[in-house]
Amino acid sequence: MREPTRDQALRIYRTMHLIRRFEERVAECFAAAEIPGFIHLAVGQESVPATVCALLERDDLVGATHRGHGQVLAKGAEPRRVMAELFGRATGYCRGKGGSMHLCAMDLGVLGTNGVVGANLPIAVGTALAAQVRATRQVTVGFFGDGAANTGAAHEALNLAAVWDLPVVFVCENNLYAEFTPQAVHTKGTSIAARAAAYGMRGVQVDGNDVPALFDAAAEAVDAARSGAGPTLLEAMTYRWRGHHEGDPMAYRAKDELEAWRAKDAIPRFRAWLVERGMLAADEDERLVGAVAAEVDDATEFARRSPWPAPEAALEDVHA
Ligand SMILES: Cc1ncc(C[n+]2csc(CCOP(=O)(O)OP(=O)(O)O)c2C)c(N)n1
Ligand SMILES: [Mg+2]
Repeated sequence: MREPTRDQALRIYRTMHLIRRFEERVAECFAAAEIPGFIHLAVGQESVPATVCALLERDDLVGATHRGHGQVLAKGAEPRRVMAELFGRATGYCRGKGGSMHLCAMDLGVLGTNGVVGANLPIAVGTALAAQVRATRQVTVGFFGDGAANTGAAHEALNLAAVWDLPVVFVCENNLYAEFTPQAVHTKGTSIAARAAAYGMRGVQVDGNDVPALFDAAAEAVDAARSGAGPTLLEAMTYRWRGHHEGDPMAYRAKDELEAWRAKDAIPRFRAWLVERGMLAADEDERLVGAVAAEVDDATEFARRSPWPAPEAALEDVHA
């Protein structure tokens, strides 16, 4: 079993806190009508992108989803510029024109969040093919959901990646719902990872809220991709605490189900692991949580005081 080093472990733990705090703040700002459009939050699922992206290099690539703020932050995006993008401000990663679901940061290898479910996976296969052809040793991670697993685009992407042994890791954040439909209603089997056998690639299902277990599985998948051994389908079981989108009354799920998953929260679980190994003292924990809170406050204030894009800018960055 491969364990994270102290540096990696603390980075994962900090990123989990950052995503949680960031997403909770986005919920507040959305409710206050400071953020326009549709917002899908990943509170409860932080461990997955935090752990997987801790294994990536800066020039590796990530194809994110509609629930992708955490995936983008985990790849190293600045909270200020992510928040400003959500606010639609000129200082955002896409100068305020992308918003929550078209958020890319090409200098960090963030290929974009994507409002079209499953559509980021063929894009991830494309960058993986480019890396293979250019022999750059870059790895691409394509995040997707249990619902996206049933799209044609996902099937095409997984099949082609396997056939060509592409350096890609498909990470399914299985939160047990696609919009308002539980997995048991939209999928007959209980394992998406099991489909890997049919594609001829490695498949692993893991408790996504168990950071060390996920780290071990993801490390093997990233190493395999980087060394030319082809793709892996990694299914991380997790749960979203908030609605499908902000404003969703969540009438379709039982309250005790949510409570059961809150009890499996990855953050205190991983904190206990860190403390047990002497990697995190109580005062360090307090400092880290405080620094993350200050960073999110700063990002919010930055977004609020940033200018709107100029009307003329609508015609910039447009490809003809
Ligand atoms: C191609 C396509 N079909 C349908 C939708 C509407 N839609 C948005 S999110 C979603 C559910 C996606 O579920 P999942 O992949 O499990 O991701 P999660 O929302 O759980 O993170 C659907 C059906 C869409 N955006 N794109
Ligand atoms: Mg889902």
